[in-house]
Amino acid sequence: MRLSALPVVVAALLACGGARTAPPPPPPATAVLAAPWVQLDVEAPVAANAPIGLVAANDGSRRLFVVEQRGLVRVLKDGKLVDAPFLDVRSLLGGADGEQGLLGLAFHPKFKDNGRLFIGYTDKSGNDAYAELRAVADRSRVDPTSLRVLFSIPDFAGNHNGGHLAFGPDGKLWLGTGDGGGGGDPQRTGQSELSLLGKMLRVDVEALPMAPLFVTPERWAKGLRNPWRYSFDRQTGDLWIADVGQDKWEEVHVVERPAEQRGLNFGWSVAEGAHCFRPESGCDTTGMATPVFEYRHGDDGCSITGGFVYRGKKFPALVGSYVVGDYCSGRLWTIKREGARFLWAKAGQISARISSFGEDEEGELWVADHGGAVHRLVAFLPR
Ligand SMILES: [Ca+2]
Repeated sequence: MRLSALPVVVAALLACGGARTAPPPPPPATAVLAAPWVQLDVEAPVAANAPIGLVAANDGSRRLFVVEQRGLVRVLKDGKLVDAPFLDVRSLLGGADGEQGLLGLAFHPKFKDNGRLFIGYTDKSGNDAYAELRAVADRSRVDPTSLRVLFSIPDFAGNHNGGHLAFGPDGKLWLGTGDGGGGGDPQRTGQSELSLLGKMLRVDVEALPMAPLFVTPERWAKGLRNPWRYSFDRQTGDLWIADVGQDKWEEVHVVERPAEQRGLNFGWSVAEGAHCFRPESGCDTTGMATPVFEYRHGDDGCSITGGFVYRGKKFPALVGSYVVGDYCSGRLWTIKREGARFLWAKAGQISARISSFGEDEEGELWVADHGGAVHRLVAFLPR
């Protein structure tokens, strides 16, 4: 999600050494352009205050939880928002605009039994904090006294704060962090082995140290700029990461059997998408993952928002397709696996600042419009 103008990167990069010794450029993104197999649109808008997330608890209640950047989580049930908030963490936040505020929510896979949930947010110091909370016995709201901060990452700029969380097929909590912000990875956190910024982190929430000790997360992968939204395919367990780009390229990575793939490198800030960033040409991307899909800034947009692989029932033509969109343009794409390759196609454009997608208990998809609404996603065959 790109909410404010970012500093222009000063291209004060020196040309690298002789062409004969320069490493080859990164391989291109791998998905193949195809004729659209489905078109997407939205319907049934419900007003919400700067929504940035839509999350199901999968507790059988059929509730969809609307995460509002300014610090409330509200319940959408039967097409209507419940008045009383489910969660109110406004008092924890410093800034709650731009790219700061309440940024992510994940329910424990056994939330119905244990009431545990997890949030990502920027705290009063502007640091990137992750915390656990518990719902009251009937699961109708969160007990505010249950808050426990798991860890917070010192951050040096207002943008690129990650904040998303999701439980993986391994039962662990996966947390995506931004590179800290500014522009162009000024502190080189993306490739740093030490920093927790620019990473995909993992935490075993069944083995947390006793409070009040901070948790030390596992660095699962590096080389991310701002993995604002990512998701696990609920059928295959594949991890789909949409990493927001700098000034030119937005990218999607797919990781099969993610729990077994520890140590991946997604390239930033050596590469932006499948293109050299530092240095501008001849960068060495040896051992780095190649994005499956990318698009260039311009008419297609300027800030990618990752979605989900559709596993619902209402739209058979969409089953197995990953849906992804752009915050700036409202454009939507679909990507699907066909044999050994991936296909991609444009799948429509909506009047929304797409800040997030959501997957409800039935596997149907939703769209959050940061401008102030949440919508159902609908699909139909191309005319
Ligand atoms: Ca930041």
